[in-house]
Amino acid sequence: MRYVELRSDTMTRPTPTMRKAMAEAEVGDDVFGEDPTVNRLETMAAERLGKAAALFVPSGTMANLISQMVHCGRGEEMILGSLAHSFYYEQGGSAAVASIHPRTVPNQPDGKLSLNELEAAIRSDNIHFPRTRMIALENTHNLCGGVPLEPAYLRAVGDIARGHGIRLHIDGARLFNAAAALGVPARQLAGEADSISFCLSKGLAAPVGSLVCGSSDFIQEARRARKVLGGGMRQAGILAAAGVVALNEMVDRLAEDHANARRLAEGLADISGLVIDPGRYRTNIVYFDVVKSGLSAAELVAALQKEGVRMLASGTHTLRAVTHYEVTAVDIDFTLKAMTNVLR
Ligand code: TLP
Repeated sequence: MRYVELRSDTMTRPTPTMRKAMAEAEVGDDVFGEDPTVNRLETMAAERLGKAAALFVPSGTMANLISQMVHCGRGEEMILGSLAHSFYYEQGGSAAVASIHPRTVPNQPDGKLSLNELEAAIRSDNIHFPRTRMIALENTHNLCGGVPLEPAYLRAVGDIARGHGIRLHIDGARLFNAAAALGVPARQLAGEADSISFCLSKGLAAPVGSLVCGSSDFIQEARRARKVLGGGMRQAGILAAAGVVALNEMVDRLAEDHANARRLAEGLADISGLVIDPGRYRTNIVYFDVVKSGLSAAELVAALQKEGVRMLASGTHTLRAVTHYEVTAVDIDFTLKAMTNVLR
């Protein structure tokens, strides 16, 4: 049975061009810096984001942890949103693995942190306090509905960070979705960041991998951190080859995913029992509330699955649907019919 797969854009399978590039990739030992395909991907990524250097890592989670480890020492503090993926979904790795103290500021519904609250959270020099070393933002913001953070806001946060001599990291797992939604080049969303990561394995459809980008000094330290975390891969060019295709072929089509997400959100808003504000959703992630349907999120997910549609229960009464290149406008209409059948 074919499913319309809306649980995540991480479900995307490599395209035929990726599989061919992977099979034919020139490789070497990347721990020695000798994999030409990894080196090529890293150069492409750094150029795209306007940074001096980049590092290919196995996952978005590792990209975030590496950046935190480079910017913060043991017992030092990073400030991030209460709904940040790094805080919410990464097993508290900053504390568990790197002894970094996370300090949260409430995420606003638009994915931002209030500039006043952010600045107030930065510690003064006092023997009682940990030292604040880093601020982390997320763009697009997953749990806030895939909202993009625009350049003016990033500039304001960058000014605060610089003013206090602390670093700014951006978890740009879906940075190219943000760029597509805002109609700006990705590098314009990276300018303020001392480090910025993006994932190849989400909407860009590569099977594995993320890039973390920054200055040459930052990347040199990041390379050490990757090694201690066990992320030094050998003939990783097989994976990087798919990443090269992802950057060349999959970025410019992301607007299609956004249009499909909007089509889905608007259709869901017309179905009785569901609550959603479709205007909120500007990229490929849609959340909606099912409490009025009388079903729990888990029950609705199970019923949809029987109709050939997969979504994720992201809370007891909240579902998440994420569009990507394997989901067409016809699939969205099929999904809306399935939802109507289930709730009838
Ligand atoms: N997000 C996954 C799940 O972990 C929730 C998804 O399906 O959305 N930053 C952000 C903003 C992310 O959304 C994710 C993955 C990551 C980092 C981690 O990336 P990976 O899964 O490569 O470690």
